[in-house]
Amino acid sequence: MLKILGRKTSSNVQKVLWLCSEMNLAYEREDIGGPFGRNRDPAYLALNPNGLVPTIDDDGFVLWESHAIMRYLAAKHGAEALWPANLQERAAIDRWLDWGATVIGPAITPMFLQIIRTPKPDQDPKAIEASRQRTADALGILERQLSGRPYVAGDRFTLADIPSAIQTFRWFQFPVERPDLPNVKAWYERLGERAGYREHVMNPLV
Ligand SMILES: N[C@@H](CCC(=O)N[C@@H](CS)C(=O)NCC(=O)O)C(=O)O
Repeated sequence: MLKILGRKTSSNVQKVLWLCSEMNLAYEREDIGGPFGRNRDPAYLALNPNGLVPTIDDDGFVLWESHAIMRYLAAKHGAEALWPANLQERAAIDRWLDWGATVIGPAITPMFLQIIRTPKPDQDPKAIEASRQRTADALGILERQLSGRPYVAGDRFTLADIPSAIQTFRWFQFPVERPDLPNVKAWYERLGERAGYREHVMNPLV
């Protein structure tokens, strides 16, 4: 059976859990990382030399990097609607996975670490503001993409929605000023209809 190694509070683990829910895929999960530790143990480093979560073990096939895992699982289980075989449709989705890892993720992470992981007296307001601004700019790009489209890659929910949606959920939890982004807000509310999103993403940030 598919085994997912990683704590469920990690945004990168949540991507994989949400996808499994979309595909009705059975799995076992083991808490690794954060307060559970063990991610620097030699046994874990032998599976994932980065010492980060998630890692999967699919009947002996070990894989890390959340977006690679998502693509692997979607392809293995023929989830054509989520990650189509058509080269151009697929590339248009892959672009948003890369954007999640290189633009919105790095924009919002400093704010998350400051607001959620740093005791209030030690927080750096300048770092929070810089991250807030960078995230608002990134979400401005998403706002334009979602103009006239219900989902990031078009008419239906695909892998392209997952990374950005998880960061957008975080964005709406932070006590910061947010520009008015009606398309992002409508999309975010639309995603609330999805069981996997409700179960794995819509949880208190820790
Ligand atoms: N690019 C990697 C990033 C993985 C990553 O940064 N994971 C974080 C959690 S979101 C982690 O393992 N942090 C250490 C920990 O949880 O102890 C991926 O997408 O899988």
